[in-house]
Amino acid sequence: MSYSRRLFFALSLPDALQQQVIRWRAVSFHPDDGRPVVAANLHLTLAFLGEVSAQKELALKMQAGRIIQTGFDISLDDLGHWPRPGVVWLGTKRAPRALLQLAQLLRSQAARSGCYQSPLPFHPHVTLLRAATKPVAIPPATPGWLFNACHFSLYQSVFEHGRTRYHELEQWQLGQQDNP
Ligand code: 2AM
Repeated sequence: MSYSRRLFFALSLPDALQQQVIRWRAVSFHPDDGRPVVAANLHLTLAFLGEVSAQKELALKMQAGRIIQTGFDISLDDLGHWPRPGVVWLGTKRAPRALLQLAQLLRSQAARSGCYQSPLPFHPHVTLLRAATKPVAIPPATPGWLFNACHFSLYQSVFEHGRTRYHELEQWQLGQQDNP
């Protein structure tokens, strides 16, 4: 086992929500605003790991499997534009504590395994458009989608035939939410 792969932990968006988001995006942005992320690639990154050796990948999977964390609901009610990385994103105005805890845990496990972690604060988001370096008219509101995170996954990012694809390598269930 001597290969290395480009990996990240993320929450996937349910298929139905992916379709709702791309339909809304098509009518909410101008084609020149940026390059739309394909529906299947819409996700919320929890921890980016970079190029990871097979040995390190195994250790990270074992650590991820030991995480005990309940599931949570995320309201996708925020939108923004970061001109420097050229990203238009969908986010949340109130990140649930469980989401922040999960990301924090995965990031500290990654850092302890030697994966560089950005010092920038975690800002949970789903990238909608890339290469969005010019000013973008951001719609005043989103439809306010709510999605339930009941698992998180390890993904491999593969660049082939001129496009990036994300392959889910493993998935871990989050615990049942308490009834409100
Ligand atoms: P982004 O969507 O905001 O660009 C896979 O590349 C995922 O990991 C992307 O969603 C990307 O976030 C995130 N990511 C975080 N840091 C990254 C980095 N240094 N290089 C590439 N992707 C990174």
